[in-house]
Amino acid sequence: MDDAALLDIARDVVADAAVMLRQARPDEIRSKGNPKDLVTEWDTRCEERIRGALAARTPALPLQGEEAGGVATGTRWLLDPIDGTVNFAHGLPYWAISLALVDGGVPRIGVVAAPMLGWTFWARRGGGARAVIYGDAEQRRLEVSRVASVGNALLVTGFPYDRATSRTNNFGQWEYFQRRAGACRRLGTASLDLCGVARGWLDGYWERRLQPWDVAAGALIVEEAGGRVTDTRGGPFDASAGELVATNGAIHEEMLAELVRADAAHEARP
Ligand code: LIP
Repeated sequence: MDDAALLDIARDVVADAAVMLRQARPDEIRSKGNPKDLVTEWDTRCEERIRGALAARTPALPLQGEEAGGVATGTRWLLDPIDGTVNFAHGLPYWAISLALVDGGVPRIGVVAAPMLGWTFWARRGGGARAVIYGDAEQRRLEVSRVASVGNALLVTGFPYDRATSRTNNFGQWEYFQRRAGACRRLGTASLDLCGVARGWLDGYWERRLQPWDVAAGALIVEEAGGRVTDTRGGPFDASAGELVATNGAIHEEMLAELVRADAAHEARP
């Protein structure tokens, strides 16, 4: 089966799960150990539904999911059934289903859907990125923004669940970019933040200490929309590495240099 056919399957199974989640109201909200890291019964139900559908339609491809785990290397589907569970649990509609097909840490296909917002983004390596945004008459090809400096950029980032106790909590970079960038946001869903860069709503995104299922699909969508995605030192993006910088390309080198300055400023503190 070629990647165009696999993308169609990925879009189908995500659309089906989105219909289910649009009706969902979280009743059982539990923490996964860290009280800030939440899970609901719908995370599990959504993963089971997509896992079942993909097992039937692409039996040769294993799946690694946030909730039930699975094969963690090689070519596989990578699923976050609800990215942005904290938003979901509070009824804030900025959350998404994120599904990628990856070879190791390199994404080949990505689909991100925000059921309550009516947004779906998708890409196939070499095939461009597209989206249906609620209110649009038809699907559109995605293109990143043309903002050319960090000083004029709208940036977005996120923080790890152990931010209260960890030194690598992103607070230093956050404070630095709040001063340096045009504006800086924390929206709570990595996959949608990446799609915002691909759509040109946001100009750059960085985050550390993520999971591969948070970022694989969105990173490909940014690249296929003409943006650039690397690790925080400018090396190749690897979904398994848990850190990334994704921009419109025009501000990428400046973002990397600013991250070094932000870290130096943070380290210099007592
Ligand atoms: C979340 C991300 C968010 C990040 C959190 C977490 P989850 O995913 O999308 O942007 O800052 O640390 O990883 O856990 O809600 O699926």
